[in-house]
Amino acid sequence: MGELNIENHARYILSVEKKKDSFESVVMEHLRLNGAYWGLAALDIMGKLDAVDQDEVVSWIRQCQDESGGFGGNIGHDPHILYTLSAIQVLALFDKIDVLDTEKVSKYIAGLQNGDGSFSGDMWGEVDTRFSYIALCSLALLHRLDKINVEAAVKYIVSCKNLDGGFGCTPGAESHAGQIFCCVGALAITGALHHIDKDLLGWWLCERQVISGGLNGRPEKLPDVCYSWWVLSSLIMIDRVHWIDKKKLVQFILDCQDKENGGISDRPDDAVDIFHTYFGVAGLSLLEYPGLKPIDPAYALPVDVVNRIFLHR
Ligand code: GRG
Repeated sequence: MGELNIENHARYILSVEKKKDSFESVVMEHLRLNGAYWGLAALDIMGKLDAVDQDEVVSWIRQCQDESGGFGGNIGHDPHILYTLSAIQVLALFDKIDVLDTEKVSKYIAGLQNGDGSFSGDMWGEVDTRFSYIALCSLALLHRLDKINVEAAVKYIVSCKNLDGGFGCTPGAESHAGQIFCCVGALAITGALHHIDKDLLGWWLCERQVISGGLNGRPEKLPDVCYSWWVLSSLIMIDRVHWIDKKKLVQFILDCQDKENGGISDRPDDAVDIFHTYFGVAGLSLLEYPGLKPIDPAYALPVDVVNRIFLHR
């Protein structure tokens, strides 16, 4: 079995940031804060966060904040709940959440809750269980869950549960592993996992493993490294991770590495990118791959960071 090439992956992540004119940097311009979370969280899990200029990142993040309290994907961009979570997560990695005006940020997030308990992503109103997870995760990290109606938020998520045990983006929408992570994560954060039929959902999730060892996001689809996060974290939260072949999944992720130049791709021999590099490394961390920091399956942050926020207040 090949090994995880930590040195090359760290070099690749740092290089994406430096090559501002590269294809990857240009297409990520509008979601740079999200990309910062993927890259920096991957570096932290690999024990390489020291290679980054913390002050420079924190100062840039502060400039991404809009008057409303929410954050945009880059300086001067419109705020969205997704980038607001990324900002909180990156600051958490650096132990810098205290630079935030917590009241203002939580007010922005709470303002996106709708009457039925769901959340919109921004002022334009799109509703999705991704935004429910993001709101609950963000407010929990800020110790401000009291700002919203948690009971209604949970009720809305439960209304998105399907007969196959999975969850979709809105009531009646098809089960998808990404949305399942969001709903299971949100229910874990709010202590409401009892709403899940763990055997039924566990069965659907473990069926996502295909012959190559990789996981797909729904039936009949191709495997993709990112589902090593969405599926695996969900299986761990419902105590059913032993239902998949972990060794084969480790091998699939390692096979997706660019061994020479660093980075991880969606499938073997495809082009690498920062998103799949993060979810590959995070998946290996969930699989207890040696040399990696453990990651929390609900908060998607290293366990030591989560403990710092909740245990050492
Ligand atoms: C903090 C980890 C973290 C997440 C924040 C944004 C978010 C919350 C969650 C996104 C969950 C999600 C919907 C993930 C799926 C992403 C993905 C690869 C979608 C591709 O969908 P299709 O239909 O692909 O193009 P398939 O694999 O079904 O063919």
